[in-house]
Amino acid sequence: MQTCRTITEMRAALRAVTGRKIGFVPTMGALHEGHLSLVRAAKTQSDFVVVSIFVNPTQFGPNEDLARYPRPFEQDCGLLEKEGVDTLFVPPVEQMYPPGAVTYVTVEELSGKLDGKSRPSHFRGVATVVSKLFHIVQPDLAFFGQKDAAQVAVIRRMVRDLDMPVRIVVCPIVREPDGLAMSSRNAYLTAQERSTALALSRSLQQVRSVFDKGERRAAVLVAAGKQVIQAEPGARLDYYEAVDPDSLDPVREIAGPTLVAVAAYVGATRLIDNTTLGI
Ligand code: PAJ
Repeated sequence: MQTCRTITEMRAALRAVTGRKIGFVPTMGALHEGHLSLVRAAKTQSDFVVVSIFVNPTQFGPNEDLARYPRPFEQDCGLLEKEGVDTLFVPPVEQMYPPGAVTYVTVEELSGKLDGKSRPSHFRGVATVVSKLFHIVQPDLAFFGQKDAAQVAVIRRMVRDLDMPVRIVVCPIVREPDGLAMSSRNAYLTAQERSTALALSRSLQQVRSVFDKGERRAAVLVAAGKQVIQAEPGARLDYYEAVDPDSLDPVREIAGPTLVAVAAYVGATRLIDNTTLGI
């Protein structure tokens, strides 16, 4: 596996790759099975796999966890090497944001929904860095996890609106055996919080079971999910919504594919999870 630390190096490495389908997996590192599932999908669907590890400062709010975000770089390299990744791109911050960088990509409207409500500049940071990474790597396919469903909607819209020549492939949520969605942020949880965190996936199972009994009113389904979170003393609800997966607008009735998404704080850690109904 070749490791590139500058944009120039990355571009030079890709010049040698002609006529092959490039698959790209952008990450912030602290890799787990969720990330690796994207890498495996990229391996299967493309001929040359590029992974990036970049803890992107512009997608963190001022009081968020940028400074303490886990960075187990050696361990990440070992995992990617084992998966047969061709090139790892690990730019330092100054490469991605040279002094005086003031240009951003904003996916209007979508960026203020779901996570964007409580993290106002988050999706602007995500869209900006993903668009920069796409320009550098120029992938044919790029792989994202359904775990971050709002991020998927933002990226898809950006790619469509700006005519970026890349196909977005979305992979299913990878969970721990007890249902907790894998996340780099799970590392922050104490043993007690780890068990409280199960309320998120449990609440979604509750929503699904009410849906399976025939309920189609979004308000009733969301209330059933909220109740599970609110019954958990260590959890604080951020949002619980049933929305259209593309527009992220709330729906009243489940008539087609509907994203049911939850975000909650467990201690100081903000966790998200979701499920799709009606498919
Ligand atoms: P990060 O949180 O590192 O996630 C990288 C990719 O892994 C994302 O597409 C995310 O949805 C996916 N992923 C994370 N946990 C997953 C799980 N349990 N199952 C399946 N996929 C999972 O998302 C980001 O980084 C950043 O916002 C990024 C896109 C890299 C831009 O900075």
